[in-house]
Amino acid sequence: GGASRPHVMFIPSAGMGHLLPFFRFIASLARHDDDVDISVVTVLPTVSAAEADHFSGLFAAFPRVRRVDFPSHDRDPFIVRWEALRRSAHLIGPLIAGAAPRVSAVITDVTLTSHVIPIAKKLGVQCHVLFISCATIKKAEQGPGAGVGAVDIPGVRRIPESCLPQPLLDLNKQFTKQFIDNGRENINADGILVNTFDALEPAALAALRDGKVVPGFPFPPVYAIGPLRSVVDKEDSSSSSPVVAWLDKQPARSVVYVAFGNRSAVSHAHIREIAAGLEASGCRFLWVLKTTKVDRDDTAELTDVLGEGFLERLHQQQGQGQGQHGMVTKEWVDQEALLKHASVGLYLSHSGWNSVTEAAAAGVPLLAWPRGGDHRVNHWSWDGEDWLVTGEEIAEKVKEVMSDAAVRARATRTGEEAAMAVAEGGTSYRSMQQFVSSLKK
Ligand code: BUP
Repeated sequence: GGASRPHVMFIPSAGMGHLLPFFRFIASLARHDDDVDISVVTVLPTVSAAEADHFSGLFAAFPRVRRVDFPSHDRDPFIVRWEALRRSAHLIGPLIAGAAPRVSAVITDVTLTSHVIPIAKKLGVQCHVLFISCATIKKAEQGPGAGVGAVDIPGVRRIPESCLPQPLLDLNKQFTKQFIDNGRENINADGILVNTFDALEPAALAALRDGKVVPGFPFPPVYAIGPLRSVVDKEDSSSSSPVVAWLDKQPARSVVYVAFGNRSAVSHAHIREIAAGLEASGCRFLWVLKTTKVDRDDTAELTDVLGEGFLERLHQQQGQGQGQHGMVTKEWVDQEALLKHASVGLYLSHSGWNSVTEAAAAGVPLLAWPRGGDHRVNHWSWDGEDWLVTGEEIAEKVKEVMSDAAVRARATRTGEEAAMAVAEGGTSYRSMQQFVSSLKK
């Protein structure tokens, strides 16, 4: 009878070795007796694609087994990974000490400095920080007020609270505490390497270098060594992709490249607005679409996300060889190479710093739609407009920037400055030389 019907809740852990026996037992229980309710606690995010697949397989095979989602403390898989690293930080010392040949310098990510720098100091090893965002936010991080209210950056500008990375506004969060600790610890680094170049962020770099940022403290040497370039020179490697084949057929500077980075999930509502905006702009476009934070979770069909009409219109028009030309892809693209393609005339971007530097290097104007994190600070360093909301606004801005000769000229100039910076004798080239000689001291 109903009242006595048992309800069993399973709480499996992570790892296929733990999950498989759970799934098998759940299946066997479900087959054995219809008169037992079964729930399975599903910790999100799952660790691997295999785990996600097997969870789905179980729930598909046994629809009556309830799925109880249990978002782990932080839903963001990147933060989960960062936490795990942080908790294992004590193992880094032995790792450095045991390496052969002897380690003379370590270069750490900025999110780990408060752990790694003291360890390196203790071992008598130089410690540098490779800072992956812009120099401007590097300064914000050093400011006394990081995490509360607006941040005044002596010599650069005041950054309103609304533009600071959102997680940093909550001082109770481990991430925020850690961020502040990291910021303080940076002073003890032997050098700060920043993926930027002097012509792109002159004010921020000057202020970082002349010790204005943390009054009374000598700030470590700042090496602006960007824009960093791809690991392999890919003269012809990417020419085989369908995306490049499509770009090859478009007129010079006619395509709006649209992408919001690899870790921003764009909501369906926003996707509809972007689609409407691109269509209304009348411009050709190449849209790299991500609907989830982690690519392997992205199982959504383009038609479901975009609505059938949108893709149909796109295909019809192209079939007839007229009207608007556009391409939407969910594949990982070689963005750095695509931005250099002659057909690309504008980048509608989330303004993640890597993307900003790639656009700068390619001399492509960037229309910024900052989504979170450091984005709202990043776009100040660049031509970006303010963030946009509706399809109408997107269409308007896209048309405006695509037809703005001054913007294009400025972007071209930035591209030239970027090339000069990394060429022999350029500012970034010389910074790299100085950095290397500091290693040999
Ligand atoms: Br998506 C995608 N191909 O398909 P950002 C991204 N990238 O090469 P982040 C590809 O990933 P947040 C793709 O060129 C850039 O180098 C892209 O870094 C490359 O933003 C990188 O732009 C993305 O700094 O988001 O890290 O995705 O800024 O929010 O951390």
